[in-house]
Amino acid sequence: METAVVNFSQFSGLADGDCAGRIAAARGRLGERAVLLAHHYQRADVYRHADLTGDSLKLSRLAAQTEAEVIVFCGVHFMAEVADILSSERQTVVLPDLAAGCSMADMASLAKVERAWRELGEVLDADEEITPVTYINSAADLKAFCGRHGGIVCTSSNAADILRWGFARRPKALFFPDQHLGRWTARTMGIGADEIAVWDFDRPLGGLSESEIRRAKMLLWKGFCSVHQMFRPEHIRKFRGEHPEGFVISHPECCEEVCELSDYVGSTEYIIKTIAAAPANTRWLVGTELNLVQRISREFAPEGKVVKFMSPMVCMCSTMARIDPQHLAWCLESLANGEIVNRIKVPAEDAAHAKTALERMLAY
Ligand code: CIZ
Ligand code: SF4
Repeated sequence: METAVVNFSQFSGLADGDCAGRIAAARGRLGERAVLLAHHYQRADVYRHADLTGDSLKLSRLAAQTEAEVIVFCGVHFMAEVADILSSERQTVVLPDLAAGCSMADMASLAKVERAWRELGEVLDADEEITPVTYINSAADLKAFCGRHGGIVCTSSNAADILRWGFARRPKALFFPDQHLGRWTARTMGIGADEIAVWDFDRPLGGLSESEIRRAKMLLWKGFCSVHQMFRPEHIRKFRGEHPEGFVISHPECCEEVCELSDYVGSTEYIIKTIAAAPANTRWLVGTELNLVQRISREFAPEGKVVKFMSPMVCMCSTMARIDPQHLAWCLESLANGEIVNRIKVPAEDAAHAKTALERMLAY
């Protein structure tokens, strides 16, 4: 392959429509050497180019199975890391824009989790009594932390099963970074409010007393997704007033009150499957990212299903949206020219331990 450096600045001014042709042409040149994965939250003009789509669990499984030399991941940083960890040595993972992160994942860092573990270790025997459980929305070094400390990874599709795995081994769980997914899952498992404590990572001992720590079965990291906090109980009440026959479905990253008021709560895959399986002519209010809601709204309109976004505000995941047609066109043309740009490579030691925690999840 000839090598020619293509600078992104040559792409930044391209119109979205012009990118589509260049993306298709570069994909044609790459053929089966590249596979394009897109998360449900990706914008329509990126999503339409994907070979494989799904939530992060499904995409991580697919990444492990694909044979392609290059995995182009249209999603956010932690997802590309998972693809790198689960794919083979000869495969390369690229993220079209390295600034595509996850603000929730950034709320937990290895330094803060290690400090929490140390502080918990002053009150109890952390490695005997606590299973660290990280939501897949977290950096690879936190997954590696879980791998090293008998812990595991979960997604919004399997959080309850994974917590059951943890509680079968140790009496407590430290769940990071999303307090809302952790709290909702604990509640559905019958864990009482008095057994749930929030670990405020900016305060000594998480802002808890020793007796609160001893009593807690679930210790919830004080992180959240700002996109899903835009959905409020009043949006559901208004919808119920106007459409008493309608259904409400929310993502477990929403606050507890929103989940409580919803008819159904689950991951993006669950949301899509539930609405797909519903009778024709039903009406839905959906509390998750806008691109996904707009896509299913279009997809299910021919069946007479009315699918509406829960918030009156336009709230997209701005970091997901960094993967735009310009970056995708640049990345694919560079690859077609033999130049790998924006490679995501997790350092070997972290990758090995993170893989342990991911494989515990995938095996369960
Ligand atoms: O796990 C994922 O892909 C995320 C971030 C959301 C969901 O529920 O699918
Ligand atoms: Fe992260 Fe929230 Fe965006 Fe999901 S929607 S990637 S949790 S910031």
